[in-house]
Parts: sequence; structure tokens; C-alpha cells
Amino acid sequence: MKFIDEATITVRSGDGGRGCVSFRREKFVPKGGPDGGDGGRGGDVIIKASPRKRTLYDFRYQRNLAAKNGGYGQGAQKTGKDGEDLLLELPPGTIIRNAETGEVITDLTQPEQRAVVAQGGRGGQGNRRFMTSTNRAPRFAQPGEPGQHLTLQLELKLLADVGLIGLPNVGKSTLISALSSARPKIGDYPFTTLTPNLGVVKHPWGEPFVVADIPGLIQGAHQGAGLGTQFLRHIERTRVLVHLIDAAAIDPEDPLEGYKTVNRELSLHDKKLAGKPQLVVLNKIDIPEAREKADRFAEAWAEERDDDFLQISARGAEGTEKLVSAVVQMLDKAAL
Ligand SMILES: Nc1nc2c(ncn2[C@@H]2O[C@H](COP(=O)(O)OP(=O)(O)OP(=O)(O)O)[C@@H](O)[C@H]2O)c(=O)[nH]1
Ligand SMILES: [Mg+2]
Repeated sequence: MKFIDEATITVRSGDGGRGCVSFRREKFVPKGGPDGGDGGRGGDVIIKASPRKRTLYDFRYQRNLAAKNGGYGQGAQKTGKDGEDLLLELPPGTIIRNAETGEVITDLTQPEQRAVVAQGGRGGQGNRRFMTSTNRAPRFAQPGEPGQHLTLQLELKLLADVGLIGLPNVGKSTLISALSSARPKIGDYPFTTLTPNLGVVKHPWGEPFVVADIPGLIQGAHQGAGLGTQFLRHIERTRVLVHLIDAAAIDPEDPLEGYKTVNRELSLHDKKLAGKPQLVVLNKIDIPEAREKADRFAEAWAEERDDDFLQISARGAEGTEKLVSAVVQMLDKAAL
């Protein structure tokens, strides 16, 4: 299934049913009074965050969505049936905007959260309601109120606490597999991951946190190189970034190069993203030549920075516990 994170749809709430013009007819009562019932309400268009939904795939082709109209009022004071609501289930993290004004109508951040985006029209009143002392037999009734037409822009920005970034093939998906029950594809080639994956990390220090694994970034990503920066939107809402580096691929001549490339692409895309707290982690430390390269990295790092970085083997699940504890501390410190 394709990962769709943007869609434009048109929704329409139901029209209210028309009120009825009718007069009582009974045997032996020649002139009955008005008894036209009111029309029913039009159905609302309601959106709801459903954790079962992962993408906006459902809305790729299905673009015109309407609630049902209210039923007409009837004689004998019968009110028309209310039109059925239209319920749209969207993945949590979807932002809903009015496509014309760009205004945010709602942001579905909580599971099961609901919002009415277009209200159904009221039903028209039947002629019975218009009877007065001077007009005992009104021959008119109200039409129903029309429903609302609205074009909505849907944008999915996944909700995760931690974003996993790095060059392709550094072991991001291997790491999320080691930490959570997520089982993304792992491959010894760049761009194995084509769409974001979420994993829930359980740990003994408190509430679980959610990690997002996204496709790797390369130089020029902000201009569309590789898979570009299109998936960075899914880590915009994270509080902390884990920047994973393949220790075996470090260039001993310029050990910080890869690290800097990724950060350059981040800030060219979005300064806010680049400003998030970032934990730097060297991976694949089980590979013999990686250790030596990690030492070169450490020397270059110490010349420029006074904070720490970690060394792990995601494949061997070595150092991952320390990584989780460091992330928990950062999450505790970082406010959204
Ligand atoms: N030796 C060793 N290999 C690792 C380690 N972690 C990952 N790998 C290998 O590195 C390769 C890439 O791993 P992935 O997890 O697919 O890397 P990725 O960063 O998700 O790659 P993309 O999705 O393509 O950006 C695979 O062959 C992994 O088995 C590690 O700790 N040690
Ligand atoms: Mg991957």
C-alpha cells in the first residue's frame, strides 16, 4: 500500500428536508387544520482520528464525500427523517485545513478525537408552525437549510516523540527493530526504507515513547536528491532527534563530513528541525575498522563540541540500553 500523506477532498453536509404543507383530513371533519411536519436535519460531516488508519490512502481516489439529506416533512405532523452523518476516519496526526483560506480547522492529535467539519442544514418547518389567529390555514412551509460545501486539505504529520535521521544505509531501520516491535525492511543498500515507520519503545524508566524511522537523507536532499526532504514533515513534531552514523563509513580524512551533511540538509529544509535536541550515535561499532574510525571521529568531535555522543551496534543490540536511557533523559528535558 502506498504511503499517502496529502490529499484534497470535497465534503458536503446534508441539506435539511423541506417542511410539509398539509391539512388534516378526517371523515366528517370538512376543514381540518394544518398538520404539515417539519423536515429532518441534514447529516453532519464528522472526522475522527482512528489509530487503525496509517495513511491518507483512502482519500486518494475518493474525493467527493457527502452526508445524507434530511427527509421531507409529512402530513399528520410527521417530522422527516434526519440525514445520516458522514464519518471520515483519518490517521492520528492529520491536520485538516480549509483549502480556500488555508485556515486550520482541526488537528487530530488524540486517538478517537472527533470534530464536525460541516454541519447539516436544519429542516424546514411545516405549515402547522405557521398557523396564527389570523391565518388558520397557512399554505406554505419552509424549505430546508442547505448543507455546506467545503474543500479540505488533509496533511498527515506523524506523531512521534523521537525522529531517527541519518544518511542511507547507516542502520536506522535495524535500530528501530532492535528497540521496538516494528519490523521494517532492512537491506545492505541505500534507500531500503521508502516510507516512514513508527515503533513504540518500552523501557523501565517510565512511559513508552514512539520513534519514527524515515528514509535516509543525502547531500542535496533539500533540492530533491535521493528521496528528498518530503518525509521530514513526519519528524517535525518530534521532541528529540537521534542522528545515526555508520562508524564503518566514516572518512578518516574528514570524520565529521557525513554528520555535517545531514545537518546542513536539515537546516536548509527547516531551521526549527535543525534546532531540535540531537543525540549523535555511531552505529556498527562491531565492525573491526569501525572502532578506529570512531576514534578519529571522537578527536574531530572534541575539537568542535563539548557534549557527548554514543557508540552502539544496532545489529548486536550492544549499547542500545544506554541509548534508550539517554533518549528518555532528553525527552524529559525537552518541551514540545
Ligand atoms: N555490522 C553491522 N551492520 C549493521 C548494523 N546495523 C545495521 N547494519 C546493516 O546495515 C545495513 C543497512 O541497515 P538498515 O537498517 O537497512 O539501514 P537504514 O539506515 O535504515 O537504511 P535506509 O533505509 O536505506 O536509509 C544492513 O545490511 C544492516 O544489516 C550494525 O550494528 N552492525
Ligand atoms: Mg531504513
